[in-house]
Amino acid sequence: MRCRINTGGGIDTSDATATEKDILQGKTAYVNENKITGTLELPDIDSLQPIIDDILGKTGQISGKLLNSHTENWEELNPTIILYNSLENEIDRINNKTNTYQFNNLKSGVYKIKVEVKGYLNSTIDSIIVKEESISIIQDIDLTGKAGEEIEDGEIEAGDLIDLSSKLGIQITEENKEEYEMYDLNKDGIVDTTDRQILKNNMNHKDTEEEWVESYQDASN
Ligand SMILES: [Ca+2]
Ligand SMILES: [Ca+2]
Repeated sequence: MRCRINTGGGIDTSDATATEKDILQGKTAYVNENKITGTLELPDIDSLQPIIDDILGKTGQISGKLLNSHTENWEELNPTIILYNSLENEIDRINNKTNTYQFNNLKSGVYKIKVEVKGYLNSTIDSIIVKEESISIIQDIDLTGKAGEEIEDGEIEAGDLIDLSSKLGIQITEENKEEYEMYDLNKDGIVDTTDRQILKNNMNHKDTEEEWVESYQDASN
């Protein structure tokens, strides 16, 4: 509808439809010859960001690397990296026979990862913050001091040493691998005194849980 010009020079505002609720809080307008002050509040943009990211399909990533001075045979070490959300629910796992790992298409939020290798203590990194279009880089996880966890109780101790010592001389084959690969800590195909010495050096070491050391990379690089 068009506005009519009044003879007084003003504009007839009687057909305006805006009310206080339609106008931003603190802003004013003239409606039906009355000045009104808006009451409409917009939500804080930060609180909307996760919803916007979700709609746009924006996600982040987690990436990291494992180290082990006893062996570079990652095919045989066969690490499993488990990803948990902030509710401690497992949401993904990687088992890719290399010393690098990457989780993709993650919604913004807080995550935790756990690294598991047979015959090794577990390593957990928590409080990992994932942001959209960023890669959250995990500090390197060194498995060197974690070799020798034969009986899984979170600590390398006498029981592990006795267990490994009773397996000395066993050659790892495709047939017996499932049963004995955990004792061949350096993955050279035989359980021998070298593996025993590695375990001894790690005596009294325990499963570790560390905070993430914040580090991001741009996902487009
Ligand atoms: Ca143990
Ligand atoms: Ca060995």
